[in-house]
This record gives sequence, structure tokens and C-alpha cells, in this order.
Amino acid sequence: MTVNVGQLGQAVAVRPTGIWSWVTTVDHKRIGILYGVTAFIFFLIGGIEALLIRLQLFVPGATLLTPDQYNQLFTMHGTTMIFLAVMPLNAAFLNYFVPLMIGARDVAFPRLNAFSYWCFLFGGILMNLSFFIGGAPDFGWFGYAPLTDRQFSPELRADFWAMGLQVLGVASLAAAFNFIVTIINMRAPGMTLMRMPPFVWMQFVTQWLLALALPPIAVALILLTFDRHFSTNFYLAQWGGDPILWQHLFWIFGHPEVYILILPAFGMISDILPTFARKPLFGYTFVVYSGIAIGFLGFIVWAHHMFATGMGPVADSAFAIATMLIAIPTGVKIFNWIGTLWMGQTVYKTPALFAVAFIAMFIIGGLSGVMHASPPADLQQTDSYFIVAHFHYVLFGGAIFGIMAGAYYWLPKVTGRLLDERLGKIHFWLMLIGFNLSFFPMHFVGLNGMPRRTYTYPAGFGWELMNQLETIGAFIIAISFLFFIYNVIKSVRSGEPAGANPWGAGTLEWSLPSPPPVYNFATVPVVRSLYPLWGGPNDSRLSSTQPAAAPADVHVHLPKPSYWPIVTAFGLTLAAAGIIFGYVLTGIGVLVLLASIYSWALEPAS
Ligand code: HEM
Ligand SMILES: [Cu+2]
Repeated sequence: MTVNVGQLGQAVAVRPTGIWSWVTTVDHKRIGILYGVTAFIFFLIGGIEALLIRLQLFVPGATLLTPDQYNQLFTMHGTTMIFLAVMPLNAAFLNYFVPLMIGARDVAFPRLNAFSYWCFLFGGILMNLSFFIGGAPDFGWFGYAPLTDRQFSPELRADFWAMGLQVLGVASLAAAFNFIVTIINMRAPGMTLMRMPPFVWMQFVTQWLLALALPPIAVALILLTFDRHFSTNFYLAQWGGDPILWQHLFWIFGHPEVYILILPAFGMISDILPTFARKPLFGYTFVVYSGIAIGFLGFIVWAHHMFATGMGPVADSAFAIATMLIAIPTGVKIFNWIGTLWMGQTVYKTPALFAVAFIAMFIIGGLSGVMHASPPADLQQTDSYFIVAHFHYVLFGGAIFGIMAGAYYWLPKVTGRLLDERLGKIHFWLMLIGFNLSFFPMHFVGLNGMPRRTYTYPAGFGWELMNQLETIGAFIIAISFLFFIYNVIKSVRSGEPAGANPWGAGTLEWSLPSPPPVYNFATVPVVRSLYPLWGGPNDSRLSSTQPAAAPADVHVHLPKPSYWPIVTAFGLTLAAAGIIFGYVLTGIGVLVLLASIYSWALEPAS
């Protein structure tokens, strides 16, 4: 497809419409929107699961849920929040903004990008279908062997889980390679590595973590599938297998995974704070290198999840020390964020509020994390509500607060409309209060012995009040999100036009009109600094009406829409679903997969 960008008005008319245009889109911005909307729906589903869990725990001895239903809900809540909400929400920002921030017209492999999204959607649907077919997975989000094996999970539940995760893994791997190549190869002239916005850097590190951490879990899941379907005994101790093997393989993936969840938020915060503090990020180089250091260290600490298995003093010490080391680069980052705010004239718009709360909440989660880096402390805390408190402070207080900062910051670029500040602030305060009410008491009940993954508890241990507060907090969080949803709808319908650069930010995406045209940049920009829109007479901090780049009369080549990505993803999912529903389906799926890969390869690119 060739677009004449001689006149902007003409180019806007080129923007395709209709549902078919979404199904076949290869535009990274549309794919970003698809990721965002889908992931947000999964976030709401995971949230409703959390509310049911909290209702059941509101009073001792409640009977709202059966033990089996409870197990399904916490397993699907954890799995959904991690794989279907936070990862793809991060992917939404990755897709929409990384090309804009590096001055590219699209990603390196636009059709592969669409394929990633469809795999994510189909994998998520496949996993959730289990609720209607014999029950959802019920063994916790890390699926410890032998609970998942043929002996203790004879139903289809573990198959749904394993196959859903495999398809989701393909989605993330394809995206990882795509964005590694995009970031290395498609930067605008002058955009050296050390001029990349921190968000791009942290996403770059994240994509490497994905590329290196997903294969181990793919292998672990294949071994599990072999155990379940072909009578191998990788994880079954009575036949010479080793359930601890699962734990190693899982956590070799699982610990990098927590950085996969949080690093993009680190990046968002590092871009948002300078905008509102009106000054460059303090210690940019340190933020970049500490992010890389966290990425490396993340691969050598996995067994801190396994202190309770009795690995012996040498392994325990090594993993404890390595884990404590991560506090250093993490502390460096926190120091840099605070340094950015220091003496800045910070304007506390909604994105800035979420960003600052992110720092505070993440510090709390980081501190409890360092606490269980010590094996003796961990033996007290593991499998208790203390752990649930800890990881919600990093995943919710960290990742979700970061993502919300990002949403309030960047949505005006996507929709072209500002969000309502008053509604945003109501959302913020309710969420902050609800979050702390819900999760801070979990530290105490945890240290007082309340185990995690327990569907009820007896009265008289002194846990009642705390649990009631937690449930009330959860509902306050839910209400806060109603304000967010209302705000977004209102903004899309009747929000004030955002203009190109409503915050006076310094990075490249704000030089484009909101929303950006299909081809992003009429003329590829030349970058001379970390904040190309700051400095000089047109400093965007001084005037918030930054003119959009002047359109040049050139022809831009854009990739053609294609339906092969969705067909290929469908074939792959069918093949995976065959493991659950019957191998014939796997055969059909493989045929569809091969045929569509072939057609994809032969399809002309433009
Ligand atoms: C709406 C706010 C949320 C509430 C009220 C909530 C509540 C809970 C509760 C009470 C548990 C413990 C269940 C048990 O051990 O019996 C839990 C588990 C979990 N939550 Fe959340 N949660 C929320 C949001 C999130 C988010 C945003 C994430 C991740 C990004 C997340 C990830 C997890 C994980 C991984 C588990 C562990 C599941 C398992 O033990 O297998 N939660 N949640
Ligand atoms: Cu870990």
C-alpha cells in the first residue's frame, strides 16, 4: 500500500475502517489498541475472580464457594493477571509506542506482530474455556508437580493450562524477536542506543528476558504433557521422576518473568517523571545500566522460590546472596526517580500521581522481597499471606500503578482526547486507599500464620478483622476502576482535544498529531538528544502547542493488511487444543498451520 502524505487530510482518509480492517491489520498502533482492550477485559475478569475470593474470605467459615471452586478461582486469578493482563498490557504500550518513540514507521515484521496478538487472544480464550468444560486449572499459578500430573489431575484442567500457556508463549516469543530486531534496526537517524527513551530501553531488556526465559517453561510444559499423555515419568517420584525438576524449570522462567512484568513499568515511570518534573531524568545512564543488571541477575536467583525444598546450605546461601544483590540496581533506580523529582517543579497531574505512588508502593514490595531473600525468614513467610502481600505490592502497587500512570499519560496520544483530571484523581485516591487497605493487613495475617491458598479459616485466630478490611479494600479498588472506565468512555466521546503534546513532554512520540497518522512520521526525524523536543526556542516545556512535523510530499510504503496472521494463529491454537479435545484436531490444526505459513511466505509484502 502506498500512501501519499502530501496533505495530512488526504492521509487520514486512507485510514481503513470496519471490523475486517481490524482482523487483517498489521499496523502496530492498531495492534497495540487490540492488545490494550483485550488485556483490560482479561484484567476485569481476573479482578472479578479476586472479588469472589475476597468475598469468600470476608468471614470465617463462609460457604459462598466450594473448596474446588476456590482453587480454580485463585489459580485462574493469578494466571490471568500475569499472562493475560499485565504482560499484554505492557505489550499494548510496547506495540503502540516503541515505534513512535524511536522514529520508525512500523515494526520490523508487521505480520508477525499481528500473529502475536492473535496467539495471545486465542491462548487466553482456550485457557478460559476450561471453566465451561469440566472446570478450570486448580493447582496454583506455578502448577507444581505432581499436582498437575496424570495422577492428581486426571481431568482436562492441567491440559487447558499447559496448552494455553504454550500458545501464549509463542505469542510472546514472536513479539520478543520482532521488537529486538525493531529496536536494533529501525531507529531514526541519530537515535543512538543511549538516546533511546528509558521506556524503550526497559522494553528492550524485557524482550531479551522473554526470549531467554520462555524456552525453559516451554520445555517444562512439554515434559508435563508427555507425562500426562504418553506415560513418561519426568515429574513422578514413584517411577523415578523428580517433582523438584518442575520447580527448577518453572522458576528459571518464573523469576525472570517477574522482571518481565515490572521492567516496562520502570521504563514508563522513567519517562513520565521527567515530563512532570520539567527536567531530564536524573542519571539516565544509571537507569539504563541498572535495568540491564536486573535483567542479568534475574536469571541467577530462581531457587529463592525453593528454599523450603531443602537445597542445603551452599545453594541456599548462593541464591540468598544473589537475590540480595538485586536490591542494589533496584535501589539505584529508586534513587534516580527520587533524584528526578528533587528540586523539580513537579506538576501533579494524574499520571504523575500514579508514578509517585508507584515509587512508594514498589518500595514496600521491594523491602518485603528482600526480607524473604533470607532463607530462615523465608521459611516463616513462605506459603503464608505475607507472600500474597509482597507480590501484590510489586505486581499491583508496581506494575498496575505503573501501567495506570502510562494509561493516563499516553491515552491522549492514542485517542486524541484528554482524560478528565478530576475523575482521574478520584480513581487514583480510591485505588491507592483500596489497595493499601486490601493488601497491607495481609502482612500481619501472614505473619500470624494464615496460609495462602486456603478457602476458609476458623474464627478465633485473630484474623477476622484483617480479612474484613482486605475485602472492603478490594471493593474500593473495584469502584476506583469504574471511575477509570467512565473516564475513558467520556474522554473518547467528548474529551477535550489533546493536541500533539498536552504535557509538554520531550520525547519523539509527542511530535506527532494525536492520534498519529497511519504512517507515523511523514518525514523521518533526525534525533540529536535524549529529549528531542526540549532545548532550543521551541522547547515544548515552554509552550504546549508543539507543531506537528511538517508533512513532506513523499510516498510512504506501508505493509499490506493480511489475514494470514490470524489464520496461522488459529491453526496453532487448534493444534494445541487437539491435545485437550482429541489428536485429530491436532492433525487438522497442523495442516492449517502449514498451509497458512506457506501462504504467508508467498504473499507479497506490499
Ligand atoms: C483487584 C485486586 C486484587 C485482589 C483483591 C487480589 C487478591 C488476591 C488474593 C486474596 C489472593 C490469594 C488467594 C489465595 O492464596 O488463596 C491472590 C493471589 C494472587 N494474585 Fe491477586 N489480587 C488482585 C490483583 C492482582 C494483580 C494485579 C496481580 C498480578 C499482576 C495478581 C496476582 C496474583 C497472583 C500471582 C496470585 C497467586 C495465585 C496463586 O497462589 O496461585 N493479583 N490475589
Ligand atoms: Cu523470584
